[in-house]
Amino acid sequence: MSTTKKRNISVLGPNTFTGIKLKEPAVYAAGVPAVKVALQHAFKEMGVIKSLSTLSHMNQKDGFDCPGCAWPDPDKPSKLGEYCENGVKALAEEATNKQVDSDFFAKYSVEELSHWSDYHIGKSGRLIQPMILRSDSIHYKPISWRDAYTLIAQELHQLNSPDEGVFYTSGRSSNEAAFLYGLFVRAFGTNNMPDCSNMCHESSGVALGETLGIGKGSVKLKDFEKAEVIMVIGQNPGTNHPRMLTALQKCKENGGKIISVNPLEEAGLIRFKNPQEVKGVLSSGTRLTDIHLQVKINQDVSLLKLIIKKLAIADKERGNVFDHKFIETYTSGYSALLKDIEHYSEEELLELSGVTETLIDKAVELLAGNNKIIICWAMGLTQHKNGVENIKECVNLLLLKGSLGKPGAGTCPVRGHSNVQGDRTVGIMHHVSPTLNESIEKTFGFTPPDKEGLDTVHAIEAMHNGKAKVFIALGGNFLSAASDTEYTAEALQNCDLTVNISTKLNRTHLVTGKTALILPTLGRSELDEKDGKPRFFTVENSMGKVHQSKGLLKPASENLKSEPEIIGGIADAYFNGAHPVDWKTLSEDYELIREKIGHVIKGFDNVNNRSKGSGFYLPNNTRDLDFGKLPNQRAQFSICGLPEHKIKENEFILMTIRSHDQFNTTIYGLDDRYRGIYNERRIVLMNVKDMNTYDLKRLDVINLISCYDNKERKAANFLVVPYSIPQGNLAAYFPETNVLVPYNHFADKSHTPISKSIIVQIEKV
Ligand SMILES: Nc1nc2c(c(=O)[nH]1)N[C@H]1C(S)=C(S)[C@@H](COP(=O)(O)OP(=O)(O)OC[C@H]3O[C@@H](n4cnc5c(=O)[nH]c(N)nc54)[C@H](O)[C@@H]3O)O[C@H]1N2
Ligand SMILES: Nc1nc2c(c(=O)[nH]1)N[C@H]1C(S)=C(S)[C@@H](COP(=O)(O)OP(=O)(O)OC[C@H]3O[C@@H](n4cnc5c(=O)[nH]c(N)nc54)[C@H](O)[C@@H]3O)O[C@H]1N2
Ligand code: SF4
Ligand SMILES: [Mo]
Repeated sequence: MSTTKKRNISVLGPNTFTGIKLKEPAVYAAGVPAVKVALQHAFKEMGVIKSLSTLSHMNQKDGFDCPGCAWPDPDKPSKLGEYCENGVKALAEEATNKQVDSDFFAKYSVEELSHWSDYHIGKSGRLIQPMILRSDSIHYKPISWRDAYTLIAQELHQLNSPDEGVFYTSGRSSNEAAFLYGLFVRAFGTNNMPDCSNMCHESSGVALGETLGIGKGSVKLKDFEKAEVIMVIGQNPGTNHPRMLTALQKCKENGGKIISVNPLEEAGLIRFKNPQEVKGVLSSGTRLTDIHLQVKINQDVSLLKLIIKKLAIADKERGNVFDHKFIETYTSGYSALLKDIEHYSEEELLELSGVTETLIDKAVELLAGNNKIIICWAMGLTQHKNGVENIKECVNLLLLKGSLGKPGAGTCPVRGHSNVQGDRTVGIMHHVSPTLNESIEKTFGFTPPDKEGLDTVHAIEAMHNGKAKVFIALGGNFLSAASDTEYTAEALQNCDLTVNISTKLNRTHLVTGKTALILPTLGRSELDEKDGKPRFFTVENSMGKVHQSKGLLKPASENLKSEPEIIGGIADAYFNGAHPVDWKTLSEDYELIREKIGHVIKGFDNVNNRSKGSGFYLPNNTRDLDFGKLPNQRAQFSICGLPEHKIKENEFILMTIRSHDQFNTTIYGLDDRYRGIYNERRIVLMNVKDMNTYDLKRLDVINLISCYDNKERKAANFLVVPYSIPQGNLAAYFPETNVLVPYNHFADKSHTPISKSIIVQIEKV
């Protein structure tokens, strides 16, 4: 019998510096530098010929969906190319020619690899064969697919209850894979399906569900061309959704105005040079933001309340600032909202927001005079204790203006991973949906469990407490993405078995349960064939449109399997024929999976045909102004309180953000070009006045320390970079600073970790 060897793993990796160079922050996004950098990345990872031939298929109707973010493609993609710098980086990362084979794992132990940086680990290349880390070993060794499935099945059978299993999903999986995975997990008997969206847009889902009856946004891409005002709040599209800048550009060209609300003045929102246009290359580009409101971290509710208060005063004077007909017909709670707003003093809200009043007045004037308004947001709103209320306050504003259900207006939570929205739609969730369970029972002949499952933060806690023992991940990098890295590491290390279905090596493969498996899978861009016939799968973009995606590249190895096949393999080994679902047949036949999705999920009927071409929109009650599911059959105004931070004099609020050179925990490179930071990730952005108060000079080294519930957490070695950021606020990159986020502090209702408002102290080194 094998004994368990305690491995000497570095959970956080190195905290050494890489050689910072600072320049002035950029004043525009994209342009020639974006094209140059994109091609550099592509050529380096894929070579010239493969790069150019593959890129011409990305985001085209007969090609594959960009593996980057969830921003939608236009209905008629340009033949010149429908992608951005970061889309190219995402592709290059996946389609790299480098490989991690069994020799690699024979050479490097997990102990040694854990001392590499995330950047170094990720650049090792594609995973190409199933590997096992046995409990008595520090080296991954090859294992056959069959033996891997058998081992997983045995471990799952050994659990005392299905609720001791945790089944994570990251948002890059197809609808087909996610549906099958959700089906298997329910057949296995648990709803423990934490998902990356628990750490992401869960607050949006909760807020929109409660106020408008659907947890998704309402706008379509075309609405950007018709909008009079677009508010971009808590989002950095230049880096994280670069082609959104094209949509903002169209709004500007049609006379629309843009208000940005952000503690940082992000380059992508200042000016855009569209690389697809001659003028974007030769001229100074398009000015995007008209009014930048440099709000303090997590004071968006204060700012929005002040705006609403000022609009209410203007409405009293002019009578037509709010859309009274809309309010009367479609909403509930208007007078309570107006009454509540009276309790707040303008001076207090102004002071809290940190924004100058003249700028707020300009924004109020714009909002007062227009009603085709779109509000776009992302993690700057969702990842706070009051994440749900942040979004409800945005909904309040849109409802007051009647800015829903008409062209050029609506809600736009801009999603992260390319299919995170689709994964949720087809059943990845820890909540119980009686309707979904009924349709599954009717279609497949088994009864899904009706006990609420664990979300991400509670799954970590359960693994930590020994209440969950097997962790399986369909994609993602759970260790580095989750909060409280050291606590999460202990949780994973407590498990008997951790399994990762992945394309690339990451830190979660190194910080493992007693036994660990890596199951390598096909990437989006790769040809997925069955009996010589190419298969396609489907995805849903950020605006609720479902369409097909078909890879074309020769797979990194013949030994790779598709995600549905791997799930089918696990399910088949687990049930061994004793289940009404024929898992093997279903997992290999995507058309059949889609047919079943059509039976189970509303709006997916005939998806096999309708997903071809430019695809189809799923039903959306907000677009149709149908609030039948809500109390009084009306959209709901919400009374939101102000966020409460008891900040001591020597404390700061830290937001953990993305650099321009990463996709979540995948580090593409070490440059944050738009912010002028090169070749370094261990930085902290700080206001010069704060630097003076603490007697800090540019590039001094500090440690960041958070203290919640008397527990100190430290992130060591960060270089101070003077930056235009409100006083008392700091910014640093995720995942290096996740160690500071307490696992048990998260948004009310949505349980999204407070990654954008961590109270910290600083310590000079
Ligand atoms: N290239 C690239 N693309 C990506 C990703 C990536 O890592 N790289 N990640 C994908 C994923 S999963 C997601 S969820 C999205 C994330 O997309 P974003 O949400 O844009 O990503 P963050 O870097 O977290 O940036 C949040 C922005 O909010 C601002 N902010 C922080 N706190 C506050 C606040 O309290 N109030 C306001 N008003 N603003 C605030 C920050 O200054 C920053 O500009 O991007 C997706 N696309
Ligand atoms: N402090 C802090 N923490 C955060 C955030 C923050 O802003 N601040 N943001 C949060 C957000 S918004 C999110 S969405 C999460 C992200 O959490 P995750 O989704 O867990 O993390 P990623 O870094 O996107 O996962 C990258 C890994 O996914 C695997 N992968 C890539 N493509 C595929 C594929 O096609 N199939 C499979 N099976 N695997 C694939 C690769 O192995 C890669 O290493 O992090 C969250 N964590
Ligand atoms: S905007 Fe997002 S989906 Fe579009 S090409 Fe860029 S990374 Fe890919
Ligand atoms: Mo995300």
